Amino acid sequence: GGPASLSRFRGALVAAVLGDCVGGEFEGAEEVPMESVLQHLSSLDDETKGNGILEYSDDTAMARCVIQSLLARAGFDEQDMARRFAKEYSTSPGRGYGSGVIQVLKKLSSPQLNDVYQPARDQFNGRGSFGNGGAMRAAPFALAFPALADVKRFARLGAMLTHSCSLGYNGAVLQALAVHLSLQGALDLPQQFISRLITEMEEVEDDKASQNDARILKEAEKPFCERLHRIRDLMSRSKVSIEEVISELGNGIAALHSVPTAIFCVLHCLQPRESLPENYCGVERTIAYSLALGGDTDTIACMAGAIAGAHYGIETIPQPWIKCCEGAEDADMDAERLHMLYHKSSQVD
Ligand code: R7I
Ligand code: MG
Ligand code: MG
Repeated sequence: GGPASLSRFRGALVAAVLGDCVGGEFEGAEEVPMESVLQHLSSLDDETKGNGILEYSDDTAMARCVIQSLLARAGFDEQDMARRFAKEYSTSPGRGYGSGVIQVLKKLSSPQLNDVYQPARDQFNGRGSFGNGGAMRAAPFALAFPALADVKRFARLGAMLTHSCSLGYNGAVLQALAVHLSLQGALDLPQQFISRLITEMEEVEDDKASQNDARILKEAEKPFCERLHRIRDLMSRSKVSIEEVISELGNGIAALHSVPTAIFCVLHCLQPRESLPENYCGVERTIAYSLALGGDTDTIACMAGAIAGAHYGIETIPQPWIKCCEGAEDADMDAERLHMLYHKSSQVD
């Protein structure tokens, strides 16, 4: 489809859910042989399974809250979104939430709470979380707002409801930017795609809070920009091993060690790869490759899935995968509603 087509919206939301659901199998595993990944994925084609047997985790649970809030309020409303996070957690606490964020979600359900951003600020001795929980649910912001400035602003605020450390919320901004660009067809020119992300993140990381956090956590001056440069270096190499990707970019629960990794997975899988089945389409390659990295597989595959799905569109995604994953059909319907919201707001502008 063309830029911002319905097919791209559907692809983005559905592939994110698939990444989360199929990635759950390997979350936290140190080494994941590609053979095990392919075995897991081929079991999804077994027709006797299906009907949502693979449950989604916190990644999708929170993304669904973001989507429902953006739709219900026709824009960003922090009170409404915070309430939905809290309610979702209290209804289904067993979705595999990060151990820190649970405190925030409990505080967000208090009726006495004045400032919905305060619980997040209290995390980790007042520095806030740098986990990838803000980034894992950032894709819908790119599907709700056509203007780049809005995507950046609201992805950041949406993440800050639980992640007040800049290394957490800037990861969410990067993820939303990647989905935004992919929706426009920017992955047709991968070098320019990464250059544009660097240009945008140069500005995003150019503020006092980001500089402060980077210094305290002993990271590069602009940590996400530095990682994007590493991606560019990896892209220029003819062969890159899984071990190199993990050591250069990481596969962990911190946004800094997972958002750039997810972006790399998408870029690396734009063309067929020897280690992956020839009949795989782009979304299948991207998800399979993300799982083979091990570590935070559900989240990396979820984020990579959103970016890849926005590029390839819904048509290439295998139907049996959708049938197997809880929430994938809901995501498909939500995509249509977000598509309408997006195009409505671009007319008003
Ligand atoms: O970021 P968050 O929502 O977790 C998301 C992850 C995804 O992989 C999901 O699939 C789910 O499995 O969890 O939750 P947080 O609790 O805010 O952060 C996750 C973890 O990162 C924390 O439990 C800590 O181990 C670590 N972490 C920190 N550790 C030390 N200091 C995050 N911030 C800090 C910190 O400032
Ligand atoms: Mg999860
Ligand atoms: Mg995870």
